[in-house]
Amino acid sequence: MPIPENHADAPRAGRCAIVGRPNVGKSTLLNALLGQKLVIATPRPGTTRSCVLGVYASNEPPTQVAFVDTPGLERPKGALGRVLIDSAKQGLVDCDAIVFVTEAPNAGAALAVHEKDRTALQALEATNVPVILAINKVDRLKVKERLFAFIEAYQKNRSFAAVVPISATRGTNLEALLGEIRATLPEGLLYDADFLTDRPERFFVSELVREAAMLNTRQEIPYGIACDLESYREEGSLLRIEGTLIVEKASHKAIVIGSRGETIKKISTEARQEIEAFLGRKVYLRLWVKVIPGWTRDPTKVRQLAIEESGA
Ligand SMILES: Nc1nc2c(ncn2[C@@H]2O[C@H](COP(=O)(O)OP(=O)(O)OP(=O)(O)O)[C@@H](O)[C@H]2O)c(=O)[nH]1
Ligand SMILES: [Mg+2]
Repeated sequence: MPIPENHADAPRAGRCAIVGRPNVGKSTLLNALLGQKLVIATPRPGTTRSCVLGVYASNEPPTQVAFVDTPGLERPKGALGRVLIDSAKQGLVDCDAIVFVTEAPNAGAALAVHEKDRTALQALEATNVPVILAINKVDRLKVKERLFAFIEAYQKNRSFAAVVPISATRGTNLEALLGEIRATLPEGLLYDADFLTDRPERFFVSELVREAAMLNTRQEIPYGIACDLESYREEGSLLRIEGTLIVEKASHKAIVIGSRGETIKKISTEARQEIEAFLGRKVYLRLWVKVIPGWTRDPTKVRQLAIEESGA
């Protein structure tokens, strides 16, 4: 009689979407789980614009999780908002598990389901895959007991396969979260050992430029920025990149450029350093700024600039 396999240690693999309202730390969580910066994350809501795959792999026990980072789920505003929601919902297709990310309540905030989470959770009603609730940013929580009432409020709203308080920035409880995700996945392995992502290098380079631009501008400007890479050439050991930052209004262009070009210079330097760290090679980066009036309200332009950005 064959010795039964130890199922606790059996290889498991599958696809797991990371969803939630904007700015709760979904992209930061993906990077923390992968142990490397793959996707961009900023303090501005609406940072992620399209789904990005990042494959986590471990040998102890053998596990492969193809995580899908998604744009924040929010009631759509304008053409860009609608595209973000459609794109986030695409990320849910064919997944074996969903990690629904929310953030721990700030001091003084109600210990109830956040209004935007209510809307975001509704988007999951049609799926029948296990949903794990990850309560992020617990490092900000001064009184840990507040978490119990908060969790209870969420559990009254719907049932979760597990609830895990985490801190993506500090790496708190990520092993526990991975354990809960693993438990929901089918047995077997699916991916080549070195498979990390479904996106070409150029996509990530374009995203790093957009991240630097978002981090160096304020108010409504970051939401209306897109990046288009026009040239991407090897020159010996150097990679020469030329691209355009696209904004919605002439006044935004002036802000992105800054007085005597200081802001665009800072954006270029920061983006170049990030790209060099990502690619592990020397980069020359030249950026221009262009106005396409009201592009976030034009569905065709939104498709071109927010979804197919980087022209990969
Ligand atoms: N204190 C604290 N901040 C965090 C944590 N995780 C993420 N953040 C911050 O939260 C902000 C938003 O992070 P993102 O990862 O861009 O959030 P997101 O959910 O991907 O946002 P969208 O792409 O806009 O939907 C950033 O400023 C992060 O540094 C955490 O565990 N603790
Ligand atoms: Mg994100």
